[in-house]
Amino acid sequence: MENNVENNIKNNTENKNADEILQIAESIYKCDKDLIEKSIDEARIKKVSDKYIIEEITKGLLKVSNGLADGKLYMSQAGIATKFVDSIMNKFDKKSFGNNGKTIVIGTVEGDIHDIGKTLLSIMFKTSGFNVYDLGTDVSNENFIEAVQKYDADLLSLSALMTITMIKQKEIIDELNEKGLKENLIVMVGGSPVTKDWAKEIGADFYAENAASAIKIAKEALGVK
Ligand code: B12
Repeated sequence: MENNVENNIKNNTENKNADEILQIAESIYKCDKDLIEKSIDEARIKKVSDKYIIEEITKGLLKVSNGLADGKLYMSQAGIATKFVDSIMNKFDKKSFGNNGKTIVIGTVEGDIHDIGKTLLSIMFKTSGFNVYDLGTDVSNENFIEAVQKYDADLLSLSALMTITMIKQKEIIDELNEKGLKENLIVMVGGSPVTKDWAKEIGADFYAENAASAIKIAKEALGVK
């Protein structure tokens, strides 16, 4: 997966001030706030377009996700990179993310304040061209359901990091079913205690172990590139 994405990005970014933009992904993987800021500023000064900067950010975040999965990065490092990238996303022209026409509502369930994995996922959904409504952490079942209706979501992404909060994923799916809202909605669940078996047991459509595979699954499930 990472190789394909990296190859696509490499092809797309060839001859476009490659030195500056290649440093963006590397600085994200190094989880160094100052370096991330400096490499993005330099790329902008050299008039590299937002579109290419975003591709490079996506590539960097993919590396972070895979680095965590391989045990090459510490969570605290990933948290710094993720939060910093999240804080600068509003600097970019939204059009540069692309728009595949599909909408995702994302959040961490009620009682749970863990946000690093959720935010990593949220940024990667955004940079992959989805319309993303990130409700944050400690989100009530009611707020998830309201947001699904309000934004006419195609996919709901529910994060739970504790065994005691996983049950909220089930409650939300049950409520969606009761209200007749589940039929046209894909529900994806994840978080470190969540498993494929749990996803099946509670009637979720998909489970993914990490952000990189979540993006791939979401794209396949919604039929977008
Ligand atoms: C960092 C951390 C904290 C930080 C959170 C900071 C923050 N802003 O997020 C702080 C210190 C605040 C914290 C607090 C607590 N924590 Co804590 N925390 C962690 C820790 C060490 C890392 C979590 C993390 O950020 N991982 C990095 C990210 C990138 O990984 P991730 O979240 O798993 O996400 C990836 C995948 O899971 C997946 N994914 C995530 N969400 C989704 C959603 C979908 C739809 C999909 C497809 C995929 C997906 O993609 C992500 C990226 O690849 C974990 C240990 C662990 N190994 O998970 C404990 C852990 C989750 N915490 C734990 C506990 C108990 C707590 C506290 C109750 C501690 C306390 N006594 O106060 C409080 C809870 C407060 C609350 N109400 O939520 C326990 C939970 C145990 C359990 N199984 O129930 C853990 C497992 C530690 C442990 N071994 O005991 N914690």
